[in-house]
Amino acid sequence: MSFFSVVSRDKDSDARTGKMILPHGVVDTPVFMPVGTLGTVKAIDFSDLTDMGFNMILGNTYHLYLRPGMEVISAAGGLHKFIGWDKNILTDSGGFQVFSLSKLRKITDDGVAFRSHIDGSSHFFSPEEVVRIQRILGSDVMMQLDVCTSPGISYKEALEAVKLTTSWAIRSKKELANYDDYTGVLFPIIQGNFFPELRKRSAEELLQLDLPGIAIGGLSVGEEFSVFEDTLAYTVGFIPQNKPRYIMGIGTPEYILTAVEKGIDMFDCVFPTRTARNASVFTHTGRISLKRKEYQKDFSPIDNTCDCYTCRNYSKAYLRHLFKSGEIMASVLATHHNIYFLKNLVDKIREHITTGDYAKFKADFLSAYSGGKE
Ligand code: PRF
Ligand code: ZN
Repeated sequence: MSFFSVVSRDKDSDARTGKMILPHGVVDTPVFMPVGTLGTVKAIDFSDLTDMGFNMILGNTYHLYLRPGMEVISAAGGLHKFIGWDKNILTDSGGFQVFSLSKLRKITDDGVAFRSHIDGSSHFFSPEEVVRIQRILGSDVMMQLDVCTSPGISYKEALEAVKLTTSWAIRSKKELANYDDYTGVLFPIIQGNFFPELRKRSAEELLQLDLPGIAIGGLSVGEEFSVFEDTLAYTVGFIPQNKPRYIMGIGTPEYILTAVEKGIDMFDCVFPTRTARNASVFTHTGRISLKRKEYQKDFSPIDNTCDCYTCRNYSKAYLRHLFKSGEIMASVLATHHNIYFLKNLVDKIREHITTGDYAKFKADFLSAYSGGKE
């Protein structure tokens, strides 16, 4: 059996369903991976994720390396054992987190020096070191150290980031070849900012390495939706059908539905969990804020078409009261709903690709969804 196989293809778009065979179980794609930065998906228990049917989450090398540190995780026997999750884990490399969180970072050809956002201590990530860390974590999918750039930078800066990312991917692959006990896979990350020829160059150089899958980075970083959509479609065009394509850091229904249409198989985002803790929840008619006054005596569920635990048992009025009172259960119940909502959406996406009416499903979903208010 090959690592990844396409199971069905949509006739009207590039959407497809597939199966990915990983050390901790087979993953049906398209797949949404909840984000468990520090080894916990915030405000939801692993047993709930399992009951909902998730078998893959994301963890962050940058955070776990800084706290609790590799000595603790290594002594625990790896990340799966340490956190009590026996299904798949993809770990991000720290490339993006070093850029967004740490202070005083300095990039050289060799890697990136940075200061911890926790205590200001100095650290250095080379592509080799990041592979070694993720091997100790025991990641089912490890990501290369990359250089992610913001919209609006010069061509010259974007070119430098692409060159470094390619050279770091080559070095990561070489480092990984030293460990024949490792059963997971390494994905490189396409960069290139919003310059088509750099996206092409990055994709072609990384595909030469013939790694089992490939990620698209540097998107959904503040650009307009149409720019996201065009850059994504253009970039995916270089990737052969037999590799899973992972777009890093997207997680709203609009972005997911569009990414899948362009042929994306995997995605992750803190959005559903982070916004839930801030009282913002998905409904089939759009997102709503549970803090609104109009819900004070609204004894109906968040979404009357949702059959999650929260919607089966609690009203918007009660959830509003919990949020207003700063109760921990507010976050727990809202997170449960948002994660369930996305799981259900992605399950339906797979179903409709299989039955051949994905375009209609997407159009119908979005026409109801954009009628919502926040
Ligand atoms: N690189 C890495 N992680 C990421 C990104 C990236 O470009 C993004 C961009 N959306 C999110 N997470 N390594
Ligand atoms: Zn619900």
